[in-house]
Amino acid sequence: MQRILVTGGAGFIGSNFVHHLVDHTDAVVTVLDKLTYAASTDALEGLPEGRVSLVVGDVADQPLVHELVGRHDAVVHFAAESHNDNSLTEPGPFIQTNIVGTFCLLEAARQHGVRLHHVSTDEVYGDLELDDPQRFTEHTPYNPSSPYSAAKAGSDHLVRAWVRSFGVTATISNCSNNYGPWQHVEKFIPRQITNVLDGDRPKVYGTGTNVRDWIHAADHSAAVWTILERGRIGETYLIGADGEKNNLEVVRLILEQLGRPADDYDLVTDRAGHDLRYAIDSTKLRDELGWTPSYRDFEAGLAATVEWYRDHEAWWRPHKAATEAGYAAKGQA
Ligand code: NAD
Ligand code: TDX
Repeated sequence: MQRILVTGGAGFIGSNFVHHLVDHTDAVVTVLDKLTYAASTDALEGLPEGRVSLVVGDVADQPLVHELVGRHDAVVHFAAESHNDNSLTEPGPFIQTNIVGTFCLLEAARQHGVRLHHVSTDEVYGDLELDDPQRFTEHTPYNPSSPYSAAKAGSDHLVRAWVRSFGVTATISNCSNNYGPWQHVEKFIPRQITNVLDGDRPKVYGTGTNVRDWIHAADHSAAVWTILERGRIGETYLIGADGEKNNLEVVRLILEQLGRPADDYDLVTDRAGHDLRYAIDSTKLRDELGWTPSYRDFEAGLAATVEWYRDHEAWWRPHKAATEAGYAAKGQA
């Protein structure tokens, strides 16, 4: 039996990972989550009380983090400010949570000799040209574009330094764009699904040719568990499921799945500094640790996600109007 501390475990991917631990391991889980606007305790409802408990708190609260890390065998660090658009309007919380929060966890892991897995993003590598035959690998140089991705890049560098200088037993993963249940309506896929469900039109930035490499959150969770169990200390593993699609392709699929014409969308003001293309080569994770994605059919995974949002209006409805008002203020609605 392992005691695992999951930071950000009430968020989109963190909560998926907590379910993965309950369903596939005998771990006892503590979630440390500040319960920001992005959190959802609903996503943790129904989990066995003896297996999962929630501590409401900040990863940048050093005394709290020390106390918690000291009574766990491993930490899986998901907590972050995660939305690029928010980082362009108010970068401060991204520096505080993503960099200072990771520093606090590293210091605690160092003091207590506790294993840490740091969850990061492919955005730390910047972007690729549309016709570049290469994809991101563990050797791609860091080149982040936004305050969000720069803060995540900073956190990755801290983890590497604490491994090398202090012998902290950490691993890092950099994953591509996730989709699935419980993703906040600020993000691309949930925003467009809920717009269409509301009888509104999807809002596509710029020309819609930007490419993202989609992976189901459940496959991300399985990969993180694989790395925590069998990853080599000090190593970085890229997580991806060969799911490259441009934004117009995704929007047309959503429109089609909800019975609307494929051209029923609006092109709106582009994101400042908008990364063109992300693409992951996950050969190392697959060859070394034997992980493979289960969700190989993006259209089917998207259709299930569309159905999930149709069935969970009570969950997303309270966030929709304020999220759209924020986009309207930036000319993106
Ligand atoms: P999310 O925004 O849905 O959830 C983040 C969670 O962290 C929320 O529950 C929030 O309350 C919590 N949190 C925020 N600040 C905190 C703080 N200071 N202390 C404690 N808890 C705090 O994010 P997500 O999409 O689930 O992303 C989770 C992690 O995965 C992040 O580290 C992100 O960088 C990484 N990631 C996300 C994606 C993606 O496509 N969403 C892809 C690759 C990597
Ligand atoms: O309304 C929109 N219209 C639109 O065209 C929104 C919200 C987004 N977009 C575009 C921007 C991107 O090209 O869709 C694409 C995906 O946008 P986001 O959902 O905001 O994701 P992205 O910026 O790619 O970052 C995501 O993947 C990497 C997560 O939010 C990050 O946390 C993760 O690190």
